[in-house]
Amino acid sequence: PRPVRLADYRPPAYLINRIELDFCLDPQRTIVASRLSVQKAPGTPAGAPLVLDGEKIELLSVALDGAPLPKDRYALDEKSLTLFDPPESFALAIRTACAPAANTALSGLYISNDMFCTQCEAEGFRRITYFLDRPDVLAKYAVRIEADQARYPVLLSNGNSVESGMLPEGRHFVRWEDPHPKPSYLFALVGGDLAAVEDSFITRSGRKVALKIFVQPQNADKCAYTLDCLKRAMRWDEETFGREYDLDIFMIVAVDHFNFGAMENKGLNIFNSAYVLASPETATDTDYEAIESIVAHEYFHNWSGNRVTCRDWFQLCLKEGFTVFRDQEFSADMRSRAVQRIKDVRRLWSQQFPEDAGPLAHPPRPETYITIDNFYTATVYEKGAEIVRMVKTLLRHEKFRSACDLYFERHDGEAATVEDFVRAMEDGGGIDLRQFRRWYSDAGTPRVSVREHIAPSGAYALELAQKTDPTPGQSEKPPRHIPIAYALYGAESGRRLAEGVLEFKEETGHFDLGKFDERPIASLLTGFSAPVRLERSLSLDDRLFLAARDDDLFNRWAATEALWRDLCLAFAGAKEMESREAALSRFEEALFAAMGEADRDPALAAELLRCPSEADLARNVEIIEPTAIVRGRTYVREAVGAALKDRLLALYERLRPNRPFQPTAEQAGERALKNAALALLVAAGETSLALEQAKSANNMTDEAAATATLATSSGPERREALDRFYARWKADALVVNKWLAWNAMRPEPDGAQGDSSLDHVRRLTGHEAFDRRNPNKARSLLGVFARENLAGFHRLDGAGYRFFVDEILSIDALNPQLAARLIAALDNWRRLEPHRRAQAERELRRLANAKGISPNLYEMAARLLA
Ligand code: HT7
Ligand code: ZN
Repeated sequence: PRPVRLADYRPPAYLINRIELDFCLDPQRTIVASRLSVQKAPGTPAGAPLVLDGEKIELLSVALDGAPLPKDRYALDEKSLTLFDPPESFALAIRTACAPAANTALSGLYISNDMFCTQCEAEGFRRITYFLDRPDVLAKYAVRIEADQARYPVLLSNGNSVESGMLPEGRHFVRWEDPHPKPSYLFALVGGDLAAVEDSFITRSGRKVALKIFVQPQNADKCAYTLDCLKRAMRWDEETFGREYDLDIFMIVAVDHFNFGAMENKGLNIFNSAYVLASPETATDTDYEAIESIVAHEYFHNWSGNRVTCRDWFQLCLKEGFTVFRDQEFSADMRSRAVQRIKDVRRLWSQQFPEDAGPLAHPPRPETYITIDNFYTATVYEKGAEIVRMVKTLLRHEKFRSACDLYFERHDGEAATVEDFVRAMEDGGGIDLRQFRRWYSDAGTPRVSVREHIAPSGAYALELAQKTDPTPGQSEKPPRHIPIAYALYGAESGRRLAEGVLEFKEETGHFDLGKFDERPIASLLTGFSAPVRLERSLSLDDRLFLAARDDDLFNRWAATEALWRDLCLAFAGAKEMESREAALSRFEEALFAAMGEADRDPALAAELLRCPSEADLARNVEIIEPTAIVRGRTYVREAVGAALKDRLLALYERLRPNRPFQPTAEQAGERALKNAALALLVAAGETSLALEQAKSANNMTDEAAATATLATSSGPERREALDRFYARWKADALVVNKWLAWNAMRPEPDGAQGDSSLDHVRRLTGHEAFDRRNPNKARSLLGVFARENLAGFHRLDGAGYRFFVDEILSIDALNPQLAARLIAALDNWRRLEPHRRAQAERELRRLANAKGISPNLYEMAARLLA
């Protein structure tokens, strides 16, 4: 396949300002009639060919200005329909057929549980009809949908419904018109037997907007929270960014088969049902939190993505990075800001940092791709959001808001670029971001090393040095503009002595921070002010000081997390640590003290008690020795659990009473703390507590937490807990996905006794609960196994890799996007110890050479092996 390059971008040769679409829905053969108003773009030579994108559709007819087009006036191939010598301005009528029921790729028009739905981002619209399927062609859409009335009573598309009626033979139709010009990736259509849960919202200018959530009828009682999130997001965007909704109706539809979390189609968001449906019995606090942030994310796209869209797919982080930043800020305002920041950074560290350090590293604004679907990555989303956050830090709050206003006003109704965004930030904020632009163009995470100087006079200075390792295709890494927020504390008094933001722009920098009477202890990168790796050697005393006393709660957590990590790695033999046993007992005391915070901020206390996962630890070593990491982590958790047992038990008992469940941040924090205490108690052998909780819980958060801890323990209760859970929930597919994920995390048996986790997972691929066609299920079982089960997946004999690659090949034949995303789990293969590394490489090469694999998977395999 030929790569697409940013440098080759050319504006479209033709514009399409209006499209009328007529769908005759049938699962086997849907007929799509389209009428396009086409105009030659200024600057295009007369008679230049018009090349329309189209894929996996059958062309039935094509007519120009009402007359069938002779065969010699057009050419057709697998990917396009080319018209030769078209006039300057004309109407083009095209009829095509597609097969939604056979569309297992879930891109274009497909069927999920007898419901028609579409997914057009990034390039799915071309699987529906021939079109200029690129984000810089904005057209007004008028859509007519016709279907069997009894089977598909609800027919939806973007905008406002303008007409509906019955037709002969039990069929009916609905017409929709969207007044806002939009790119084809924002088109959506839904047809099915759906229940609507309704509400309304009055905008700040007094317009009434109808809100409707469409779900399968049996799920109608699980939408209240989603509706509440939507209303809060709408109000927040008015208050925080001055953005008002712009149609009379906003719809969300839940589907079970979906390649992603959700999709921001104009006025008709389509969601993975996992991010819509929630009830206390079936959804955990984490599920509620995810729903809140995804509902907000998709809604915020209405401005950052839809009103101002992207010129081309290289600009993806323009809409995604900015929108993630907006949803993170929303969640921070709805919940604890500090805990939100901790969770966001945890995600960045676990997903984006490894991506940036491995073979899949790419800039937030890539310069080349084979399949754009492979670039919906943590770098585009999460690092994209960090870049916007740094801009805000550099501009300060008020100027950032006015710069955002300027951006939206300047580019409303346009397809913009990252450059347009940065220019609006510069013009609105009155600063120079020339060097800062490197964050968009350069891949890799800068490493910032720190040396401290204290002069006999008490003058304190920091020496900083930055370095970014080469990444694929980029060997030179000039220095970046890095905002480093800091605070200094007096080692004796604990008082805050100074604080500020350093703008670090050179390879090395010297910063005088003042003269002090007592030794300062520096808290650096407060609030994680830049996505860099800080390299600093601090004494255990100073680390414990920051873990206990830093006013910046993010850094207080970061100091604690780093101690957890270093101790696990020290006991795994993967890191040097002086007197590790003594360090462990001092850490236990510090955690004991941190639990004193439990009353003030239980959610924060829960984060402090959480030991990094096996996968987190593996990311922090140069050579991965899976079994040693599992051993080190088990030892430390067991030791901490045992040392703090009485305190943990007291805490657990205090938080145990089952209050009537409310999905509030406050209650969620208390449950998180109780369950963090439970996890450590189970690590120390108190398994019966967990089984009791699993049986008596009145909500899914507590039931899931208890079952999950048992599922990842080696105790005899594991089997009982998992069997019980499945028997209770087997009719609820979303709940069963949790069960699949816990099974994928099953520890390896001690000694030669029992099934290996690989055998267990392999057996589950034939279980009634598993289905390769459903991305949620594939991710829960196979994705979790490969990413989270260190010892089970990375077996010495390479059988884990063999199994995984076989599964990926089967999935690729059904759904290339899903297969390509799953294989990214192997992005750490070069860091495995030599024996495992050789096995993983052999399997990746087998994958890359397999006959008939999709371009999506081929691109990923080639990048992983490059
Ligand atoms: N903008 C949406 C991206 C998306 C997507 C991308 C590739 C394949 C399937 C997809 N479904 C949705 C989601 C978002 O960021 O809001
Ligand atoms: Zn998005």
